[in-house]
Amino acid sequence: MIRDILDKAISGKRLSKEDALELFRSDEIHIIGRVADMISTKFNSNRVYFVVNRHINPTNICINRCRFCAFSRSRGDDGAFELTIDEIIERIQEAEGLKEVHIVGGLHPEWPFSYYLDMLRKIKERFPEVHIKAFTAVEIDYLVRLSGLSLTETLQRLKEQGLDAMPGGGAEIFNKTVRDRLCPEKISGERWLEIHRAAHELGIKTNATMLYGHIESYEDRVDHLLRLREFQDQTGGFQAFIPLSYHPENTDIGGRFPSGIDDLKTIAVSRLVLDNFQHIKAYWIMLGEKLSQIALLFGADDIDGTVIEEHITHAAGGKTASSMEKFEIIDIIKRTGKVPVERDALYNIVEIYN
Ligand code: V47
Ligand code: SF4
Repeated sequence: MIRDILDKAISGKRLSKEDALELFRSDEIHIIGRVADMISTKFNSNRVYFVVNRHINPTNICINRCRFCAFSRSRGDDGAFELTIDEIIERIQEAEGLKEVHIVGGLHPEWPFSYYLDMLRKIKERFPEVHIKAFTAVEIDYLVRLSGLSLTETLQRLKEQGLDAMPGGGAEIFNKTVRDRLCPEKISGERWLEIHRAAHELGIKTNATMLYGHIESYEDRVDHLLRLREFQDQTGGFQAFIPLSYHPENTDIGGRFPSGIDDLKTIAVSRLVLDNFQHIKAYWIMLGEKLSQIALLFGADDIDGTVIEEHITHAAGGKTASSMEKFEIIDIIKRTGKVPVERDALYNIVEIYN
């Protein structure tokens, strides 16, 4: 019974694999969402976090060809781009009041490790007050190969040059069968976790994601969430979990957008299952402004940020704007009855907007 499972969550007991599956299979999203909101309130009171940030994709040229990715290109393809470090600095300079720069890109076939170190160093020199959240575990694995150093040494070098935190991309779905069909060239789920473990051991906070709504089953989602929960028990280094709503356009696997119901249910079940994650993020770029507002009443306590420029979602049919002004984010949050809290990349509070 759904109600028994929700009572279990309310009394602080950990949900089992079967509980999580039953929640995903249920149509009772109102009550699941209501309880997820109660649990969210236990974690974060009535606060909703956001960050004044800017996304930078240094390149979309990528040696991998993930079948859900409409963003990547091969060298010489139409629409392939690569930014110089000066162009990256220029983009950051244009943004006002920035607290975080979020940097992810393709696995470029020719750039050396020194490009990435120089990028971090020069950004930090110019903008010491801005946190750098950069490079998914997939990119870090690639940088390990480029640097010829160990994983820990590679991360240490990046940290020394200014890496403050890592984003959660590249997790997709851990299950090997699904992963082999989605992104055969990508690092395994085990390697993704190994890289996050090494980061956590060095004190680098990271996020975790799950790409849902393509070819995976509810069992695969639950397996993914439980692996993250078990891992977080061990390291405690994840800051936020972000369910990523699949966008099908211009991709090899195609298919449909997940329904709004699935989006809300996935946020709510994630909040209930991940009882050791402080934050669940409703990424407005993928959910849309209005659905992410509702997600804030379904267990999410973070809406990401101003973003400014976005390519990954929009290449795959994203319908939102790429940028939202700070005042608009504050308004969206306020109209849920919650309190907007501006944060930096490490969840330090910048300002509370009562
Ligand atoms: O790793 C790629 C995903 C990720 C598609 O940590 C797609 O704060 C949907 O990880 N449909 C990058 N998703 C985005 C990401 C992220 C975004 C915002 C905040 C944070 C954070 C992390 O986007 C990729 C991949 O998993 N992705 N293609 C697609 N067609
Ligand atoms: Fe490359 Fe990342 Fe796109 Fe995969 S998801 S093709 S690794 S840019």
